Amino acid sequence: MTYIAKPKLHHPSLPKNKLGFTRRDYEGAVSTLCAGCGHDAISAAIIQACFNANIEPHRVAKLSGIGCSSKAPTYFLGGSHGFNTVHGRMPSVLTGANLANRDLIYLGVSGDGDSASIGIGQFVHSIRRGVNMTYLVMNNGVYGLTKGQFSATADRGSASKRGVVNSDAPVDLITMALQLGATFVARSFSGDKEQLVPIIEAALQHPGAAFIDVVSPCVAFNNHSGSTKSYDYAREHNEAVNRIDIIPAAEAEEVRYEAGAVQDVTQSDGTLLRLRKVHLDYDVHDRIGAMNYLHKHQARGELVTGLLYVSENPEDLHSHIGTCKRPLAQLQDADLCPGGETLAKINAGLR
Ligand SMILES: Cc1ncc(C[n+]2csc(CCOP(=O)(O)OP(=O)(O)O)c2C)c(N)n1
Ligand code: SF4
Ligand SMILES: [Mg+2]
Repeated sequence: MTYIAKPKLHHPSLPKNKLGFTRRDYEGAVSTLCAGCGHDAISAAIIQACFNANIEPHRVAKLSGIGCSSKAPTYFLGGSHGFNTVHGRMPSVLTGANLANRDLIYLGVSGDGDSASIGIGQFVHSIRRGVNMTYLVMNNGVYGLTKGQFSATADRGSASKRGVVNSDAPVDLITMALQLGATFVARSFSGDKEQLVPIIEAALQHPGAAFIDVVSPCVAFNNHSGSTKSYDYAREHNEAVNRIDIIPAAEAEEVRYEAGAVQDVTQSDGTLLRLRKVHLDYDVHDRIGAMNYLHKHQARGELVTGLLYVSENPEDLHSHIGTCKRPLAQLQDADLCPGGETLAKINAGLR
């Protein structure tokens, strides 16, 4: 229960990261989600990724909308900044916060209902603007919080718990993110921590719009046969294009190159993404190729997972509009006022 605080005492033998934090320092309140909900496994992956990446919790701003998925940030990073917005409005609030303070690490958490229905316009514009963030959708194909109605990501032909078949075409957020210019695009499955943790770690360090779609079964309303977002379906149809390891900049020189199915991708902050390729023909820098690959495998009923696209030269909204390096929120009157004389000239030029 959220009102039951977790004990603050840590066992002295718990492993610590480079900052001296234990995994417990990245946890939040006790989850109130259903036992077995995929969203809890994703929260655990976020905790592990932040621990591994040596992120200071107070440097993270976690924002969400409304839904079981959007409640999840309460259950991780208790020491971070948090904002639970109105349904579907996470992206615009995150964009504003990011513009005001570019020094924080932005993590937007949303659901398929939150992002693919009421918030679809918000999703679209935050991605096309290239906001520096990790935008993670916990995708279960239903509105879990309001008792299991089909969401816009439910596949045509998939069945609800009550046996109703969905006749609408699905919204594919991954294809949209690719088309809209996201510079890091990945898909994973809540039940595949080995794949998901490094993807989140890499996305948090990516200097641009990073989008992650995570299939996250709703055990209460979408985990039956006939559903294409159930644990069994995701396991049976998972087609992983690659596995990634992430190597911090400081350790990059120790990297040993393995022959064959390995590709290294250096991010602009110096961190190295090491792709252990399952499919040798898959190129993570080919945006159009990724779309074609996804469509081809989707037609075969396969769910492609892994790092699907990463730009070699990512840019973000701040670089597009030329803001100063210092966060706008820290600027004082004196920094903003050009001086009386210059101001008089500007005013005269506008008369
Ligand atoms: C403006 C508004 N409209 C509708 C709702 C009702 N509502 C709450 S959560 C939700 C859908 C949540 O679905 P999703 O984002 O997929 O999250 P999940 O619970 O499946 O994780 C809806 C329609 C609301 N809270 N606010
Ligand atoms: S209703 Fe579904 S999405 Fe919500 S907590 Fe339960 S299992 Fe998770
Ligand atoms: Mg949902």
